[in-house]
Amino acid sequence: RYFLLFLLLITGCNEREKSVPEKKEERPNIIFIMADDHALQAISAYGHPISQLAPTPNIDRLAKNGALFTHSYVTNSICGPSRAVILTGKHSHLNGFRQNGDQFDGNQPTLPKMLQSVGYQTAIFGKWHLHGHPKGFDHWKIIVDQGNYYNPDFIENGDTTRIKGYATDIITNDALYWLQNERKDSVPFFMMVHHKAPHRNWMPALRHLNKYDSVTFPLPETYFPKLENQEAAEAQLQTIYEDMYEGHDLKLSREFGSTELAHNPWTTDFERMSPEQRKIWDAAYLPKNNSFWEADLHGEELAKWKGQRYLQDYMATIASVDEGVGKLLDYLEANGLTENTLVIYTSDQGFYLGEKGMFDKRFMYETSFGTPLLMQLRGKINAGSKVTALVQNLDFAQTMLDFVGAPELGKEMQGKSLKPLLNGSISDDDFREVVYYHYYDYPAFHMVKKHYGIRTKCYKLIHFYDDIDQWEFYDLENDSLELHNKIEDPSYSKVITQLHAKLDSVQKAYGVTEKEFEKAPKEQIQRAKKQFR
Ligand code: SGN
Ligand code: CA
Repeated sequence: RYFLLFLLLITGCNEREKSVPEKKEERPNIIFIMADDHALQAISAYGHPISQLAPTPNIDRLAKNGALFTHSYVTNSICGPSRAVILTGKHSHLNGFRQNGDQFDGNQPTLPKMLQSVGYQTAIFGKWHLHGHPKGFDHWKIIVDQGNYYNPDFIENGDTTRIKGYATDIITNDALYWLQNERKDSVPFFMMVHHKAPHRNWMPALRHLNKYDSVTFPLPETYFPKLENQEAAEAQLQTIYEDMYEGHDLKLSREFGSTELAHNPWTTDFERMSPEQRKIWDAAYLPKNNSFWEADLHGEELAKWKGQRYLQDYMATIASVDEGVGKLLDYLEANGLTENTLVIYTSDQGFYLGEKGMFDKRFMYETSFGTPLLMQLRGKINAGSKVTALVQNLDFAQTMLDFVGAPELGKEMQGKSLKPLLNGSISDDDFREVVYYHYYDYPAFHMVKKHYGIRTKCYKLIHFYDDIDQWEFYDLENDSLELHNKIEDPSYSKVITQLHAKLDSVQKAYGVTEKEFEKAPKEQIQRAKKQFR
């Protein structure tokens, strides 16, 4: 009897709940913040050996109040292509932007256009790098091409203007101004904030020029790598101690006592500083450059010094990005918007901070293939959660469409919404078995060869092609640093055969055709080898 009564009570209770009209859920605003070349090792929340020295208390707030993705990858580790994937939710071969220098077809369906179609107010500030003007944004103000750190040129409504100041701060201020003055209260908004920093040549803001002077960073254990059976890694031109320009990249002077820069082939970055800015810059670098000359370093010591100078500038450049994130989060708090704004922080790809001796990106190795990803939405994303599923920038558009309640708009896209991972309706291991990668930008800067491949939870298979034909296979559980290419090891032959089959089926599923494996003309490669050396 009591059991029946209990049943009646709970069903009755449910009935009552159902009869209450459901509160119409408000659609969240979205702030999508993307830095350029921000390595996840340089975010404290990621907990890498170098992370504790990263100036990221505000980005860390996102990890504390939301989710941190530990296995987030790009589909093509280079700027323009990554941005095109994020806008379209399609791999490079379908969105048509395979390498920097391609022209983005702005007439294709994109996330901002879709969000506009469901009533969102949209805006983008900062780096675009897809050539042509942004479409699908009610307001846009972008830096020209790669942009410059000091006194950069911006394009707004078709007009190009040089703006005095520091790129990261200008972009943050533009975003804040828009939120404050141009954002409509009546509709939800979608705002993309794309920083130029911390892209090469890592010029920190004036207030951060001495931030890391007395810090010694732990250089990665692979800083002087012994490469075996990794021809593409041997052929690259992005080794810190071989390929960085002493003036442009390392801000080194010509000689003791001088403020004139050593090798600096692109004068535009320093020439556009005002005399006042340059004076502060020189006052900061002169003493440290003088100490360098006094130390008279050679060989490994010199190579290590270059790694330190690189990391000092790189980390100091991130400091202003992080301050900008802090300002946006504070704005949301102060205006009661935190509860209903999805905040995403990511980078257009990962970046080398000395791993295998390198800077830059491009490779399908973990360091440049992996990219930071953090998301916050109070009440919807558990604070302090970690997602280990294999996810990609290919998934971002569908994730946002899902959060705004319009998943059907992404039906032509190739990713998957990450929302089920964030509300626990799918386990990390069940989300996805493989991620697919294809890099095309060869011959080009840094001469990283064309390659494609897949990664599963435990393994990675890569094929480098064009003027090379080498397969690489890594057992990631036993060789997380990817130092041992085991493609010839008979004990893995079964696994490798399975991976080949998986690669074929993934390529088929994504609509990859023979056309994607075209080779560059030999003469072009010869010319580039000289040009980029
Ligand atoms: C510039 C950089 C390269 C970098 C590319 C692509 N040189 O050419 O080091 O790989 O951009 O970067 S620089 O000294 O002129 O900055 S990307 O992020 O735009 O893809
Ligand atoms: Ca980039």
